[in-house]
Amino acid sequence: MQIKPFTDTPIKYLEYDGRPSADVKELGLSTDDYLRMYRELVFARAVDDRCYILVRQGRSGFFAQIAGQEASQIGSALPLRAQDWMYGDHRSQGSLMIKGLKASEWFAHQLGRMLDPSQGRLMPHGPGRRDLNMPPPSSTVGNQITEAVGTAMAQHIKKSDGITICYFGDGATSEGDFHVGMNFAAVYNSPVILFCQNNQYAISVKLEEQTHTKTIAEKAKAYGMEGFLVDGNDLLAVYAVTKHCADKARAGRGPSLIESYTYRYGPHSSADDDTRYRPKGELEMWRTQRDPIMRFRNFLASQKLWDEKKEEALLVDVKAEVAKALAEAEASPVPEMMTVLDHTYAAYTPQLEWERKELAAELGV
Ligand SMILES: Cc1ncc(C[n+]2csc(CCOP(=O)(O)OP(=O)(O)O)c2C)c(N)n1
Repeated sequence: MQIKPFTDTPIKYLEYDGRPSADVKELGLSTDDYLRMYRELVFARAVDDRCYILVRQGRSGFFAQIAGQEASQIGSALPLRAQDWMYGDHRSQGSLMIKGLKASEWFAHQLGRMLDPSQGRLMPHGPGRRDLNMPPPSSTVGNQITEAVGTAMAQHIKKSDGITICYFGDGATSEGDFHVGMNFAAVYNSPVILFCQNNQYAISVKLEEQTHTKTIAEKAKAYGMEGFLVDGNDLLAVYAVTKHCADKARAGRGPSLIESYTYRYGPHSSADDDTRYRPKGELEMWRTQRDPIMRFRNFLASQKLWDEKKEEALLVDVKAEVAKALAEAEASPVPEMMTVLDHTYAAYTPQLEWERKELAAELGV
């Protein structure tokens, strides 16, 4: 299929029931690739479910679920390479784990342990890993967009073969940073993929209250950039469109905006009550008729690559891996209280020294 920008309907490779609606062979994915992709979807949801339980048990303070958006996150991260940069937002842990963040590190981040690459110092939206070219996701909505575009501008100037992907939600498109980032990305022909996970809500604000354009993808036109609308619950479509944009950026043909049309199952975060703003039946419809994991599983079954026995074995395997990762995180110590100000800057400033003394006096150490 020729991947085209500015389509009226989302690009898809699979029907909702998993039957191929386009030639999937052209993606060049092997059986092993398909099986790995499916495992990643199932694993991401298992980690998500476990984190939600940790919050309910009072062991973790805050969590933003990715359930429902796994295909968007896994499909968009798989075409990237080690030298590429990834800027996540507060809901992109599925992509961070594909880039190389370990599940044990993610759990440690949720629990504020030393195994967390940010050592318990950030709101649990995600840690960074310098060695993976992955800055810590920002809590400030849209903030990462200008940073990501700046990184891609540097990649262009330095003639690096790396590209940058930046994740954000539909709500972030109302921030000034989005518009500044889009403009600079296009003007400087930056190798960046601006990946909008349109899950149709920014907390309680519905998409139609957020923007009056029919799609988010079409906003790219105003900046002289291509915008792609993709079915974000179709793993193969998200993979194909992101790969297309990654290849384009690597070939020096500039940035792209991708709108991945999806739906979040959980509340905005563990501090939200989504029953107050979702219409009755909407969530159930997405869960039962458009689930990205079920869709890909049905695709595998249609290709005679999956059955009940394989599913059972996979679930046992994933459960064990999640339990092991969580156990590793829990075995890691909590950070020493007196280190709380470390790493605010490369070195202690006079102000930080003063705060440190105050803290020591407070703690009596
Ligand atoms: C600048 C700024 N404004 C408001 C907030 C509070 N806030 C956190 S997430 C969020 C909604 C973001 O919605 P969206 O961008 O669609 O992403 P989603 O949460 O749906 O993944 C808001 C308003 C914030 N963190 N930063």
